[in-house]
Amino acid sequence: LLSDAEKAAVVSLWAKASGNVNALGAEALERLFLSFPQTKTYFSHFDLSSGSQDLQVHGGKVLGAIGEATKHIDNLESALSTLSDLHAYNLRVDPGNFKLLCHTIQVTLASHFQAEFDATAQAAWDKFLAAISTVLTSKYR
Ligand code: ZNH
Repeated sequence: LLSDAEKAAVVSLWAKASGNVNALGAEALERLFLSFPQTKTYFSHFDLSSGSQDLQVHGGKVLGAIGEATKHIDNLESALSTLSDLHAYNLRVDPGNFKLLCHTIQVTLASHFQAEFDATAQAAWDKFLAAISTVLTSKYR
């Protein structure tokens, strides 16, 4: 799915991002809710104010799952199986929203890791996040 060069680009940028998952995740979510307010409906039970504890904790979970996935790029389907069940059967997030979150994650990475997030790295991350989204929405019916 991803070329060796693309996998390397994903893994090397993750090495820089992994120490800061709560803040980066919170920022990606904040960007999601500001740019695409309809996505807030899934989080009516959260405090969505900027930098809130809810955003930090949930952002950390989302980016943590993505970080875990960087260790299983060739095996995303089984690595994300539990999370796929959760999104398909419990959360029922509209699949279109995944593209929006993938976008705001990339904007967040680009703004924090400007030098590393060149066109090649972005293409790799776009492909990687799309592959994760495909798995997380694969059990919808
Ligand atoms: Zn999701 C949850 C991941 C997308 C919505 N998530 C979750 C979690 C995780 C995730 C890890 C946790 C789980 C547990 O706890 O167990 N997601 C994820 C990822 C992605 C996603 C990786 C992509 C890439 N989501 C999404 C979207 C949405 C969502 C797009 C909408 C908009 N999630 C969600 C919710 C939840 C989750 C609502 C639950 C929260 C709470 O806590 O409540």
